[in-house]
Amino acid sequence: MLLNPWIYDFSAYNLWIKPLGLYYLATYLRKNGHKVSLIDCLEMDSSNANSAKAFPKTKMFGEGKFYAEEIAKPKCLEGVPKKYKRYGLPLCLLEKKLQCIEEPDFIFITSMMTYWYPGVWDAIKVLKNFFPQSTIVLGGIYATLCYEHSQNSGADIVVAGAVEDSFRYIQENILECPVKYLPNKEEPDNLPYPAFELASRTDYVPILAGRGCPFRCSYCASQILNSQFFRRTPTKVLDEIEFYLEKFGTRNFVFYDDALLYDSKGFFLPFAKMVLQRKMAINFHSPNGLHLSEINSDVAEMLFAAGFKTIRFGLETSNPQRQKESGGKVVNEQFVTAMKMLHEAGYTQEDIGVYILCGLPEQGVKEVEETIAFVQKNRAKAILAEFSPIPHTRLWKEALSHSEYDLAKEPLFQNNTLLPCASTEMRESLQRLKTISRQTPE
Ligand code: B12
Repeated sequence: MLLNPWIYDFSAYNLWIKPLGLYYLATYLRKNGHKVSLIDCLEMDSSNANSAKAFPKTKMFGEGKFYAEEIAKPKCLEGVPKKYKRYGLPLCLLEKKLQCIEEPDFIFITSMMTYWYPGVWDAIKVLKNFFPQSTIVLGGIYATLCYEHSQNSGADIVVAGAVEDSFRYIQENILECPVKYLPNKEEPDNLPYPAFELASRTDYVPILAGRGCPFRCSYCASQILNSQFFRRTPTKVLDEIEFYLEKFGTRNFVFYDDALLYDSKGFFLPFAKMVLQRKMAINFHSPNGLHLSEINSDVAEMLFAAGFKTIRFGLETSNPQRQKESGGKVVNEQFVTAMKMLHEAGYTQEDIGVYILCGLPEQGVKEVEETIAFVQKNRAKAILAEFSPIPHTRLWKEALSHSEYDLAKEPLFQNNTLLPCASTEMRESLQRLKTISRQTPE
């Protein structure tokens, strides 16, 4: 059995969340002859909706609010004046689902944000209670970035890193079976499709056109999670999309890539051209941010024409020195040109979301204010992203020395809601900055 646990946090929004890594793992296990079932605690399907609980409705493209219940705050977060919640299936519904399953030999559980670990730990407790004989294997982003911490999760085995890299070990040493099929990340075109037939809802489906990122930004964990950058060929990605369109009628596709537009001649432009040639009436979303430096008039036009409805970009700051020091992925001139081209292509101010990092070590309130003004002046929507310090990144050491919290010992303090590395002035200004960022000055 495979399980995507709950999110425990002060806030969470379903911006097309799906446990893509778990669906890949499901396919690899099946290709090796194992019988697999999957429970996604963040999936609100119609069978759940029939229960007494009223689930929030999803929005036009499948995104929306999670069902949530207030829960007790972990001790170290007691001072935070916000409600702490469990997002996803109510406990009773998870238990109902577990009752329908025969005790599995193995349970594989995934994890995402480092500071969401209490949801992982609690899910493991529930599973241990239900299926005391099953061996529980934990993997995913939290398990990779906080490997030592995750040893205390209650799982029997923790496996860090991409499952493609550990699959031989899993198959031979954990499942104790000979390998019939071995996934290879370095040949991404040969990877099988994730097993979305196990999902109850396929109104949106996440897509990975590549793994990793060629940039090395100081605040980002991409290079730790995927040390090399691999890209699939455009036809193969489109074939996958067409497969879901035909099989499930899926119309919303969400790119989880860290560098979708990188080398646009090599991937994005031929991909978008084929979308148009195949006359596919589908929507694309890129909530994870695109590279501004890759926007030229061709890319802007093709984004619009191919149906990219939700486009988000990572500017992070308009401060030239910080842009350079953090990795040099964009300069202000590129931003100005990119916005002009996106508008010419047909996008409106409301369509173009630009992420701004806030609460970086030693970042002043003025820098954030100036960045918001710069974004709005260029007719885009400013979206504040509170900085979450991530272990093993280039910025980590600086984050540790600029935080009053013991970030290394307790991943809960890495929560972006705490603004753990920000000055008091920044914390006090956050609400005002958020208000300014939502205004659309003419
Ligand atoms: C796509 C994405 C999102 C999406 C949703 C993702 C989802 N899964 O639903 C969106 C856009 C919503 C999002 C939002 C945010 N994100 Co985000 N996101 C990502 C991203 C780019 C990819 C994650 C992904 O799905 N990858 C694809 C799948 C295939 O990979 P995977 O799940 O890791 O699985 C692989 C391995 O982990 C492993 N594996 C997985 N499960 C298991 C299980 C077992 C048993 C085993 C053995 C192995 C294994 O094998 C898999 C295949 O190789 C990562 C960065 C990255 N490159 O990973 C950041 C990342 C996870 N996000 C991050 C952050 C900070 C955020 C935000 C807080 C940003 C902000 N400040 O607003 C928000 C908050 C989210 C919320 N809703 O509240 C950080 C994490 C920080 C942390 N402390 O943990 C990351 C690492 C990016 C970064 N900055 O470096 N995100």
